Amino acid sequence: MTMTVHQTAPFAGQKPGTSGLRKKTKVFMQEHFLENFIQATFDAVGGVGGKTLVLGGDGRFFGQEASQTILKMAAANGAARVIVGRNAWLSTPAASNLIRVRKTDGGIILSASHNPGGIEEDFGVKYNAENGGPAPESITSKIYEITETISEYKKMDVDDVNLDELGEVDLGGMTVEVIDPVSAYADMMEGIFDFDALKAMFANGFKMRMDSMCAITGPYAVEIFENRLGADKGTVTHAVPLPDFGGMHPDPNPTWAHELMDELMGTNAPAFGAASDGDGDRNMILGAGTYVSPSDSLAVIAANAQLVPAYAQGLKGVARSMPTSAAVDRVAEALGVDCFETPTGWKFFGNLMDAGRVSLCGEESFGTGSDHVREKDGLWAVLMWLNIIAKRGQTVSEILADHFARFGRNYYSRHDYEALPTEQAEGMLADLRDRLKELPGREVCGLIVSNADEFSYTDPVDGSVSSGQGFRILFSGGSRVVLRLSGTGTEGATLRVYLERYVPGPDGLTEDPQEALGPIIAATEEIVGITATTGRAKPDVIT
Ligand code: VG1
Ligand code: CO
Repeated sequence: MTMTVHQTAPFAGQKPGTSGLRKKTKVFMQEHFLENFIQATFDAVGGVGGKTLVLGGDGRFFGQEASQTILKMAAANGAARVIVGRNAWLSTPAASNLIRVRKTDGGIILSASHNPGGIEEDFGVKYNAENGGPAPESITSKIYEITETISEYKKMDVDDVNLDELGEVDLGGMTVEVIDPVSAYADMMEGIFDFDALKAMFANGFKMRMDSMCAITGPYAVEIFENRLGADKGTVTHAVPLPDFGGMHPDPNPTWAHELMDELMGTNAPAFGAASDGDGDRNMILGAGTYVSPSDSLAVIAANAQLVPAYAQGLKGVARSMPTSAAVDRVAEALGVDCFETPTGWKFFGNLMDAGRVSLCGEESFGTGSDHVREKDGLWAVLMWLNIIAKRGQTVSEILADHFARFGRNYYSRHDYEALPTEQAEGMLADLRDRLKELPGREVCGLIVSNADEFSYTDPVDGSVSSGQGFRILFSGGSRVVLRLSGTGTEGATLRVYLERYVPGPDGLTEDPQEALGPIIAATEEIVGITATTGRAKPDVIT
């Protein structure tokens, strides 16, 4: 068995974005591309000699091949052991859990999350640190620097490992341990939730639909809901992970999870519906005839967490990303716990959880999670809702109505303009930056601008500063719009526009957030000129 040092030119400037490195699959498939990035990652963490890593992904196209490459590179770089899910499968939260319970030095997750998969679609690589969470900016910047100059990488010249069979094999002195991707995760869920109450609820005829969108949560959801909790067989649909997600766009929102939406909004809808994304860290929650916006979901979970065994002692604190609505802030205030506002992306929650300052975190982008792992966790969020429903004995729409009556309602929507010419999108925001100072005090479409700034975050635990994290325009009365460019796209620039309006108490207002947000949408066009600049009459995706 020999190890080769491959001479290579750098694919310079590979900078992990909001959640790892994402590119078109064909970019990753170029000779030496994946290898350069993996070697840069190994070097950025001080080498992997003697270390143990976790490896797995969401089952998308190129995941198996990439896993074989990474195993051979880990062996050549002197790693002691790699724990890999069968078929190279691991959901993102399951990988985070394994890194923690097996006390490994870190892990590599192969996924482009909610982006479509296939040879013409997207692939991604994410490095997680020993706390189980996404690598912090200090590591991702180092990876980036190394990709600028890398000139060689190490790889074993050996046959592929059989990843279909559980057990341990030797690969050039390194142990490859192939494990069942589901069991440790399902066991963890049993330790968090009241499985007896949930079993009783299903035994009493409770019906739900889980749409795994041909992505990674299928096997996990079948094991947890159907096998362990006794939900009807067939409760989980699109339950087999496929390399191209069966042509689906595995993004759990009303646009892409339209089959689930149709079922839950139709006649004979089950009481509860949920979907998750490619790598299993996102979730969408529905009740019969009811859509729960992710920001409201976070607030409801915070307000009811004590009904769930693992959180019976109360929450240490909560955190949300800046563009997420302030609905959870009101709950935190009522509970008397801290509420932190972080930049977009789960990596910013890790320090707060490690320091014991928060138990619960969430993002408007269908991400919710807690300190049980260091990633957002789609099935965990589904189980939180189920546990809350079981304990309260109410429907999703009753729980929401009670919540709004008690805390008021933050109408919320995100408008995405995808694949804009990068220069145009960046130019539009640069122009906004130049005009920010002039905005306060101006009246626009009947709204008064009370403040406008660009969000910069100082980590309360380690003092690190992340600037340029999105533009905020606040209007008097508690409405606001936030604008930022996506850090996960693979084509041009995606502009995200986050709209929010607070209404205290039951309001008699429309149920339609787009209508409630109408004045803010109009004011945003007046101030930023999105349609005027891009020529796009409307957003590509509204959530
Ligand atoms: C998006 C979301 C962000 C999320 C990130 C990763 O990032 O807005 O909230 O953390 O995706 O989620 P961006 O930069 O495109 O807005 V996942 O499920 O793709 O790991
Ligand atoms: Co994801």
